Amino acid sequence: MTQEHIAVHPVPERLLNAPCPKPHISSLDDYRQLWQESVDNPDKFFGDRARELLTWFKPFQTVRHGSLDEGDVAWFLEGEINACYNAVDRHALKNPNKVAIIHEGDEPDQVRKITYGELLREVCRVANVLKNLGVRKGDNVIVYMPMIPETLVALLACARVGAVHSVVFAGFSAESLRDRVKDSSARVVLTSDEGRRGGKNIATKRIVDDALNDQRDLNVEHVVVFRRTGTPVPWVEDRDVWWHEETAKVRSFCPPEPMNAEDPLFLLYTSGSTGTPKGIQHSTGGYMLGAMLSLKYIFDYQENDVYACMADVGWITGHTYLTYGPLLNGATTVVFESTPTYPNPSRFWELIQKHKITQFYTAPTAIRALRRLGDQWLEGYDLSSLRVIGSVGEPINPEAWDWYNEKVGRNQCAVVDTYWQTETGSIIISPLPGATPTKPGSATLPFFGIKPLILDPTTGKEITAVDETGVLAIAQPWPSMARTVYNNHSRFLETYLKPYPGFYFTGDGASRDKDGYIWIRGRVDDVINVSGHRLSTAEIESALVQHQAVAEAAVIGGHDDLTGQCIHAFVSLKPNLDTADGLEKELTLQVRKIIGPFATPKRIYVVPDHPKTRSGKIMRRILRKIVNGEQDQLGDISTLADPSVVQVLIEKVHGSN
Ligand code: 6R9
Repeated sequence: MTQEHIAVHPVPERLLNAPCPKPHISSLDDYRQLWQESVDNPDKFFGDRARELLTWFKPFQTVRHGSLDEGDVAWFLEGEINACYNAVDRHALKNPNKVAIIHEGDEPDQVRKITYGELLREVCRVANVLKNLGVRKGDNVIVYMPMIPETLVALLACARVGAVHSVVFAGFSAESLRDRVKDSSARVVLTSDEGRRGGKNIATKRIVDDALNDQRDLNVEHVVVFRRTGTPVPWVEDRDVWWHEETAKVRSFCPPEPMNAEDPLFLLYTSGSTGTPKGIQHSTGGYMLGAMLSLKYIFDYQENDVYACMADVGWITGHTYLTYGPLLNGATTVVFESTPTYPNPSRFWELIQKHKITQFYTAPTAIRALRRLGDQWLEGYDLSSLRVIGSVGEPINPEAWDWYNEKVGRNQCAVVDTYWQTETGSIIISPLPGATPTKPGSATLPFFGIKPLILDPTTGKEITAVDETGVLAIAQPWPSMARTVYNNHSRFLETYLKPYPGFYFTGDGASRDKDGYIWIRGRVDDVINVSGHRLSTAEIESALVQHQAVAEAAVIGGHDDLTGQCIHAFVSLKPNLDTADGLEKELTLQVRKIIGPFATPKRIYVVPDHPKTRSGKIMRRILRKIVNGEQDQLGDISTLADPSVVQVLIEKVHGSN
C-alpha cells in the first residue's frame, strides 16, 4: 500500500510565533539531531536529562545497565529518588499556590481546584494513614477509585511511602478486581463509596465488597473509603475505614521515602495473548524520566499551560499523562469525571473554553463518536486556547484525524497521534508539535531513545523496504520500559524479549513510508482493541466457557466504525443443548460480570461447531474474515476437519442470501 494520496500537514505557523510560546523544539532538523544523540549516546542524553529534570536524594553513577537480550535492563542504578517528592513537594515548596489539579465534576458546575500546597498536605495525610495501616516500602496497594483528585492523591501517597500502587480501572467487575487483588497480595485497598459518571452513581464500594467477600486466598486487611456521594454503604467492621476520619487524625506532613531508581513504582494489569492479565511492573527513576520528558516535548508543555487528558486513571494513559507526566512538570492537570456526551455532546468544548485548556488528549473512539453527532455541538465555543491536541489508544483513521484537526484544532494546532503501550511506560512514536509535519493516520517518528525496527514476522530479519508491513520492534532499551511482569519474569521474557532476540517486541504490525514515518497497523496477536481498551480474546473466551451451556468459544475482533474493533463471539453448546432461549443475553451478562461492561460482545453467535484444523485448533482467521465480510477470501479451507462448517457460519453471520 502506498501513502502518496495522504496530505502532509506542515507545523501550523501560529505555533512558531508570538503570542504562542516558542516550542521546545521548533524544527525537524533539531529533532533529528537530538534523536540521533539520544540513540547513539543514551548514557549522555538520558544521564544529562535525568540530572537536569529530576531531583535526586542521592545521585546515580551508572546511567544504563543490562540488555534486551538478558532482560535485566536498569537505569540510574545508584540513584535514590522519590516520585511523589518530584511530582508534588518541589513545586509546592516553590509555588504553593499554583493550581495542580482542576477537578471538573460529573455536573459541569462542580469544579474544584487544588493547589500544589494543598495537594502536598493531602498526600502526606493519606501517606500517614497508609503507614498507620501497616503499609511499608515495597508493599502492593490496590486502588479502585473513580475520576476524582483523591485518586491521584492515593497514587502519590503510595509513592511517598514507597508502596507499589496497582490501580484497577473502576469499570472492571468484582471478579476481575478479585483476581488482581489476589495476584498482587495487597493488604490495603483504596476506594470510594460510589463514583459518579454521566449522571449515574457507580457502586464502587459494593464491587470491592463483592471482590473481597470470600477472603480465603486474599490478604486484604483494610479498605480505605473516600466519601464521594454520601450514599450509605455496607460496612465491614475492623476492615473498613473512612478516608476523611483517618486523615483527620494524622499530621499533614510525612517524609518521602528514598527509593532506589529501580524500585517498582507501580503495577498495572494489562491483557496479553493468554488468559490471565499480567501485572506490568514499572520502575521509579526511568519511568519518571520517560513521563516527564515525553510530556514536556510531545505536548510542548510550557509554564502556565492548562493540560487536560481525558483518559481514566485506571489505564496507563491516566498514570503517565494525567498524573505523573503533568505533575512532574509542575503543570495544572484536569481530572474529568464525566463523559464526552454528558449532559450533552458539547461537554469537551465547554471544558476547553471554561478552563482555557492548552493541551487536550483523548482517544480516537471519542473523536469518532463526537464527529458522528455533528458539528453543531462545537458551534459557538472558543477553543483558541488550544495549541496541541493528542490522540492515543488505537490507530486513528484519517477521516477522524481530519475532523479533529479542522473542527477542534481549527487547523491551528499540532495534532499528535501518540503511539505507545502499558509496557513502554511513555509515548514512543509521535510527532513533536513545533517540529514534525504530520500525515493523518501516521504516528510519524520515534521519540528520544527509541530505535524502532520493522521485522519480518517469520524470519525476524529487518524489513527496510518502503511501505511493507511487518512487526514493530524496538532495538535498544529506554528508561521507561517495563521491567518485568509481577512475580513472573519468565512471562515477561517470553512475551516481549524472546520472540525476536535482542529486541523488544510490541505485538503491533507496522510499516514505514518513504519519509521514514511509521504507520501502526494494529495488533498481530490475540489482543482486541475496543474503544482503546485492550482485551485478550482468551480472557473473553474463558468468561464464556464458564457458562454451563457452553462447550467451546472463539472470540475475534471485527471492524467497527465507532469503537475501532468490536467483539464477536462464536459459541458452541454442550450436547443436547442446541436450542437455548435467552442464552445470548445470559452470555452477555456473564462476560460483563466476569470482566466488566466494557468487554460486552457486540454479537454472540451460537454455532454448531467451529472451523478447526484436523488437530482441533480453532482457525480464528476464518472467523475474522467471515465477520469482516471477506468470506470470498478464505483461502484454502480443505485442510479443515470439516470444511462444510464454513458455509453454516457464513449464513449465521450474514444470513442465507
Ligand atoms: C497507551 C495505550 C496499547 C496498544 C498498542 C496498539 C494500540 C495505542 C496507538 C495504538 C495505533 C496509536 N495503540 N496507541 N495504535 N496508534 N497512536 O493505549 O496502552 O492500553 O497498553 O494499549 O494500543 O495496538 O499495542 P495500552
